[in-house]
Amino acid sequence: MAMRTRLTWLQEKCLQNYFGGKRLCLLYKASVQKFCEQDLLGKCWNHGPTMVVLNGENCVVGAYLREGFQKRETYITLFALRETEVSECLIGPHLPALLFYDAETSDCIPGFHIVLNEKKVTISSEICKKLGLPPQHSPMFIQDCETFRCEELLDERMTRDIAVIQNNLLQALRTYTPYGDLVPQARILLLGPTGAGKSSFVNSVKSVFRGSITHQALVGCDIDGVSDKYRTYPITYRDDGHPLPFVLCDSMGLNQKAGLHVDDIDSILKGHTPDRYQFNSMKPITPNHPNYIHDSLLKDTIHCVVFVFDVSSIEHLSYGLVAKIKRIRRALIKSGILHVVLLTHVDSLDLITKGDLIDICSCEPVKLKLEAVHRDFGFAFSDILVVSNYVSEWYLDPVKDVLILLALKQILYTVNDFLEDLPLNKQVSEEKYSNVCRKKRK
Ligand SMILES: Nc1nc2c(ncn2[C@@H]2O[C@H](COP(=O)(O)OP(=O)(O)OP(=O)(O)O)[C@@H](O)[C@H]2O)c(=O)[nH]1
Ligand SMILES: [Mg+2]
Repeated sequence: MAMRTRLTWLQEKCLQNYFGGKRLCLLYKASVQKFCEQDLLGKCWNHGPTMVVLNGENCVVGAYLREGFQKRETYITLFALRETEVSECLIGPHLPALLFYDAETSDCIPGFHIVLNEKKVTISSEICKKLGLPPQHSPMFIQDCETFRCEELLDERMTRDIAVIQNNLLQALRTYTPYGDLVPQARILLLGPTGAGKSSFVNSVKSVFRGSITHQALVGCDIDGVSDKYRTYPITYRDDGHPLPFVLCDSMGLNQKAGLHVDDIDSILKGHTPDRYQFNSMKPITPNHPNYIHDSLLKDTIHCVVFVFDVSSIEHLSYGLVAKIKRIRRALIKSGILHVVLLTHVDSLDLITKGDLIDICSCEPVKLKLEAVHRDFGFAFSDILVVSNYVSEWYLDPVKDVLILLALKQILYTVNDFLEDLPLNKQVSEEKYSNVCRKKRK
């Protein structure tokens, strides 16, 4: 059975971030293996950077060994963790093994030593003071002693694995075809509050497929919203110039009072709205507009709606806006249009670092946000996708790319579910239409 650390996600995260963003890999757990220093040292010898964590009643203390347990004397960083605060104190040079009291020789580090078989650690008053612990903290009785190898977040093997996943996803999305060839391109509408990151997602997808950062869609921060036109963005792969089989449709932000008009959403969904149409929050498009698309076909309509939210502000949306989004969602359900949620800005959540993007949904703060979206809007967990958009970077990052591509893949699966579920007569008539067009072109 795999051993699990006693540290909470938050405690582990604080230590990880404090000691340079390392991943903690549990090597020894005294409560499972044995409270015996020889066994512990035998298992943890020569593993490179190592952390010993002692779980007390109200506090966690420990030692960070930059070079791990080995024969040379070295400086040792002692630490104490309370809530999310880490305090440290450097001691040494000492033999790292002398962190543990040796009963045979009575050798140990005088100011700090662990008597593992007695489940206690003795800390001098001077070190207690430096760590911000009260002097009566010593001896401190411990429930556990866990020892971790501190690994680089992205080692060589993981970098290679990510590159493979990234290439497989790029390949899968390049060769994607909408269900039954019913439409040449999947049309995906991005809807969401002002500033949620809709246009940034367009730029992120474009950047990933182009192979370099692009800022084609205008992004920014404005309380009244930045995007005021309906824009449809085809995506091309690198330099080959061929459009990929999907189009991202960017819209004006939703707002409690102003913003995108609900009637305009209906027109976009039905394919009546032309590219570059200038929205007016007060006056939705009508059939009298000179560029209104009257005889829209399945290929002009929206095949999947993506509700985009800034993850850090999901709980602060006004009551009126939440009610508006729920109304839009109910209308989509009624007309059979499938939709998913895309959470952006995960990188700006507290304590989240770049390394967390590898497995972002397992991070505690992100899990809480997923629950909030599920609870407040009723979206299924499997329909909630998470990305970190490219906003101020100069270069692409394979880990971000993978998140963006995974989200896009899920969106395209949803498009296919929608197309497959269309009433047969609609499919057949569209098929006939595209055959006629094809013949005409020939
Ligand atoms: N840190 C971070 N910032 C983001 C992310 N996505 C978007 N932003 C920032 O959020 C702000 C708004 O982004 P936009 O893409 O313009 O948002 P929008 O939904 O298109 O906004 P409107 O067009 O006004 O409705 C910009 O300053 C972006 O740089 C993200 O994933 N992480
Ligand atoms: Mg925008």
